[in-house]
Parts: sequence; structure tokens; C-alpha cells
Amino acid sequence: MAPNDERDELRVDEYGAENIQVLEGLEAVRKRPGMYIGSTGEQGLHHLVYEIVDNAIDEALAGHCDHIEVEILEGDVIRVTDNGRGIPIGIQPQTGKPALEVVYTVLHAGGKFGGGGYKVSGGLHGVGASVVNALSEWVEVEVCTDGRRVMMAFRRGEVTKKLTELGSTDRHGTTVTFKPDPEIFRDTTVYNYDTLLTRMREQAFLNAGLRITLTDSRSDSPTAGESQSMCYEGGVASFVEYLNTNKTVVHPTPIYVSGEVKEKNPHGVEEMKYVEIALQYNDGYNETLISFANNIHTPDGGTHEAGFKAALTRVLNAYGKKYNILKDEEKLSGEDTREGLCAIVSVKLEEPQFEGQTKSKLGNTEMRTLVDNILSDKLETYLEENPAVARTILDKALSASRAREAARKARESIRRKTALGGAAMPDKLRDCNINDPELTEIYIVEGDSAGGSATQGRDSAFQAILPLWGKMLNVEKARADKVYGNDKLQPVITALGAGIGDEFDLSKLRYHKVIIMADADVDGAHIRTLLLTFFFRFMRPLIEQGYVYAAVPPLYKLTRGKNTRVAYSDPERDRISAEMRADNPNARVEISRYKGLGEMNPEELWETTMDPRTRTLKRIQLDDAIRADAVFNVLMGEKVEPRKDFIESRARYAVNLDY
Ligand code: 1YM
Repeated sequence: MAPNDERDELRVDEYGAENIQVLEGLEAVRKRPGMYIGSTGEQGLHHLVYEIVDNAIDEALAGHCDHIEVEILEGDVIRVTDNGRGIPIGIQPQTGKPALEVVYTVLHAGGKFGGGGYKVSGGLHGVGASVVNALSEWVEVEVCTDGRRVMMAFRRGEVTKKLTELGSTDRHGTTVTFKPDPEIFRDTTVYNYDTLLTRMREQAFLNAGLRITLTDSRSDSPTAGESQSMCYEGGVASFVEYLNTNKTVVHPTPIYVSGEVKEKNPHGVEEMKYVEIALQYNDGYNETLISFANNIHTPDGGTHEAGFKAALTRVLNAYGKKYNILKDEEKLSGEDTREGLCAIVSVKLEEPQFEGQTKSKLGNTEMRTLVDNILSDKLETYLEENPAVARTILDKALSASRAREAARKARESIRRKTALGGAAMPDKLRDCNINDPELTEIYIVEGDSAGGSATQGRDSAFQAILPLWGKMLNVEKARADKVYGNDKLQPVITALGAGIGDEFDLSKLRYHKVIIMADADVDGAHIRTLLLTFFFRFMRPLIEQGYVYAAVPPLYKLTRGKNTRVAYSDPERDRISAEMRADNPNARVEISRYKGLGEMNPEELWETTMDPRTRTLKRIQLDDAIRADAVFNVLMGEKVEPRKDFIESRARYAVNLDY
């Protein structure tokens, strides 16, 4: 921050120590970006946008802004505009600098120091504008406020243009334009429109009445020219309707509950807390419970979810008993009351405590009681006033309870049968010799003939083979008791050894690599999707913890005389073919396409697809459970139209469809 006139020089002397601190602050962010934005991969890159948008959302929460526009510009530059009051530009007494400059150059300044009103701002880990500034090649901020239009510019966290007047205006608001620094984001600086869209839609749902517009103005992107403007007057109730879009609901409108309290914290300071809940049951068997604290997704739940579950279970049991829907000893478990449930729990509080390694769990104990009280009270009233809906929900939970009992008995009988000598392994399993899970892997192979080749070709020390055959159950359309008893899935469950559903226990997993090996064609993709849906619904930690892989069989075999090579894609085929002819451009290279795994001999299969030294494995990643949930539902669910739409609208991705 070089002083450029005499007055500044004096000021630098006066505030020298502080200036050095400021520089160190943002330097720290550049040195250890992961500490502030989680990662410098794709997620971190997108996180920059969320930080800036969060500031605009805080302005909307304060009641001064109702439209936020996010635009991806050429070169993956991001522009975020709001119509709020504009970041203050007056001189801040402590620093002698415009507030805008302080917000963008001092770590942790954020919205906290504006003062006034109840702050329930998000800003994960309290990072904000200054972090984005530190990690951007450049940032430009334009503010319209009090009739003035001004701007400032920064480069890698340092001021390059002091507050500059651009003229007068009658508008108000803030526009932030930034380019993520490729020196920081070395993997990629390319934004994914769908990732941003999911997040912006979520934020639009969580902030009823706020309009968020997302536009892709790049010319070279697969989503070039796309734009979506979202505003949901129904807030979280609209969110639930959206999540149930392709499902058949069992009561027409979501149940919506909200409440707020003003409570003294342990220091005697009054704090506001808000709770909003929407829920609606569908005729499926899955539970979709998504919770937020201060608009931040809490995938690991926490006190607000615990309060929700406790209240739901208690209220439904009490209602069932009161109206004799539940007989004598009948009692609904929490799981019973959540079968086919789609619910959003959103809380806002001033001092959120995020716990766990990824800070994705709410820890404030008072939120358990608060959510429980608000939901108990209002849900009870709702059920009394809507007896038909109440009856539908109770019947559904009761049938879940009975199915669960049947499934438990089925499991018990399997357990009894295998009580001696541990679990009996499936007949079809060709197990490996080593029994240390960390060293072993299991190939789940489509078809008996491919299974035969794999069994002969494998290294039996550490590779187990389980062939699957025939039509597999689509778990998206089945309830847990069907899944337990299914003769196609049973061998998979037994071979993996870690159980299923609530009883799934990763520590019992018998192989630390679970590799799906299917043909590189549509049928193969179908089998893979069925298996992944099964893992996602019934063994989710297996996917979350990265134990699931897809084998990548080659597509082509190239032969010139005695020399044979394989290619995994069309470009690779062309490159290898050219390489093989390098000494003699007219030489004949025979190219044949593998029709399926079954036609490869054991040696070929080992060399191309199973040998750890030469094979390619794709790790199945789960970056966003909400999106995965929706995708599996659309791909594997009941309704045909949405599936068609989805496949057609995503056709542009089909070329490199990657799970
Ligand atoms: C596109 C990004 O940052 N908008 C924005 C930020 C602020 C305000 C308004 C604002 C806040 C307050 C008072 C207050 C911020 N101000 C500050 C700080 N959009 C975007 N819009 N007046 C205006 O919090 O009291 C930090 S963020 F600290 F200067 F007040």
C-alpha cells in the first residue's frame, strides 16, 4: 500500500503499525487459503461467490434489499449486484479510512462492525469480503449511496484505486466484480453454472420474497446464455414443494410452522432467535430432512434437527394414542414418522456455534428446546384442525412401523441362520485370501461371463469378485424390507459385511475399495446407476467416505503385427494409432471395439482394468447430497416425464458423464 501523496505519507507514519498488521492479515489468507475457504479446489472457488452474495443477503435480511444479481462474465469473472443501501463509504474514525476500504482489506471486519439492528448474518467462519479480496487477482467495488456513485479497486488484497467519485445517481446498492486468482486456484478457475444455481435457488428459498437472478454471460461455456431468476414468496414451504416436485405427495400443501423468541444470553444480553419449518409427506420411503442455521446448510444436523425429530415423534404418537389410531402397545419410532418425509428446518440466531470437523453441525443447545417447543405446539394445533391430513400421516407412519417390524424379523432370521461361524458368504462370491480390509478390494461385476474372466484374471491375494446377474431391484421404488430380502442385493450386503440402513457400520466393511465393473455402454451405465442408488440410499457413508469406485474398461484394441495396445477414449485411440504408425505412416493398425467385458480374456481384463499398476479407477464423489438426492429421484423414480426432460436438458454433459 504505497502512499502516493504527502498527506498519506504522514498518515502511514502515524498508523504504520496498524497498516503492517493489515498487510499481514491478508497475506495470511493467501498463505493458507484453505483455513478461510475450506479448499482451493472447485468448492473453494465457488465459495468466493457465496461470501459476496452472503453480504448482499445480510442486507436483504436487514430489510434494505430485495434483488441480487449474479453474473458469470467472460473469463470466469464474477459480478454480484444488490439494490441495498450500499456499503458505507464514510471515513471510519478508528482507521481514518472509508468503511468500504476497511471492509475489503481488514480480516474479519465483515458486517459485524456496522452496528445496529439484530445481526443474524451467515458468513461461514466469519470470513467475508476481505478474504475474497485476498484471493482474487483483482476486485472492483462500486457503491451507489446518498446520491453518490463511487468505486474502489484492489489487486490481490491491496488497494490499487482509492475511493473515486464517478458522478451522481439516484440509485442505491453495491456491485462487486472480481476475478479469482489463478495463482491460488491452481486446479481450476472455471465456474459451474449448475453449482451456483443450486446454491442461489437454496438461498432464494431460505429468504422468502428475495429475488436472485443468475446469468451465464460466458460465450465458451456449456451453459452460455442461460439465466434464471428466482423468487419464492412461500420461502421454505416452496422449498419443500420443489423437493417434492417429481414425487407423489399424500397431502396437498406443506405444513408450515414458524416462531421467534427474544432470550437473554448468559451475559444478560438479549438475542433474537427465529425458527421456520416446512414439511410434507410423499408416498415414497426416503427421508429428506435438510436443515440450515443462518442460511448455512448443516448436513450433519445438530440441535435444531434433534429438536425437530423429537417433537415430530412425540406429537404423532400422542395424536395416534388420543384418537386410537395406535393400539395398546403400538408406538411409532422416529424413523417411522420420517418415512416419505420431506422437511426443511431453518433457524437463525446471533451466535451460532458450528461443530465437527467440517463445521457442518449446529451446537447451540438452546435451539433443541426452542425448535421442539415451537414445532410441538403448532403441529399439534395443525393436526387437530386438519384431521384428514393427520389421519393420512398417521396411517403412513403406522405402515412404516409394520414394515420395519417385518424387516427386523427378516434380518433376525438371517442372523440366526448364520449365527454359527459368522456370516455365511454368498455362493457367487470369489473371496480373496488376505482379510485386512485396508488392503483388499471387491469387484462387483455385471454378468456371469465377465465374472468368470475377472475371477481367472484377478490377483486372488487381495481381489474378490462378486458377479451380479439378471434384473436388479430399483431401490428408489422399494421400501427397506424389500431391499433386505432381495436376492440380487443380499449377496452385495453380505459380501460387504457392514450391514445396511441405520445399522450400517463402516468399521465392519470387509474391503476398502468397492469397485463397480460394468460395460462401457448404456446397460452398463444403468447397472452402475442402480448400484449407486442402492449405496446412496442404504449405505451412504460408503460413498461419503470415498470407498466406491467405478472401473474403467478400455473401448478399443489396436493391433499392429504383434504389438497390441488399448485405448479408453476416441482421442486416445487416435493418438495411439498415430504413435503405432510413427515409423511407417502407411502401416496397417487394426482397430476393434470391445463389445463388452465378457469378450475380454482374463489376461486382457487384468492388464487393462484390474491391475493396480495400469488400470484407471474413478472414485465416486458426493459433492452435494441435496443435488444427488434430486438426481437419483429423477433418474430412478416413478415419473417418466421429468426423467426425459432431465436427460434431454443435460444432453450436453452426456459426453463426459462422470459420477
Ligand atoms: C454485492 C455485495 O456487500 N452489500 C452490502 C454490504 C453492506 C451494507 C449494505 C451495509 C451494511 C450496514 C450498513 C450495516 C456492508 N456494510 C458493511 C459495513 N453486496 C454487499 N450492502 N450499511 C450498509 O451492517 O450496518 C459490511 S458489509 F461494515 F461497512 F457496515
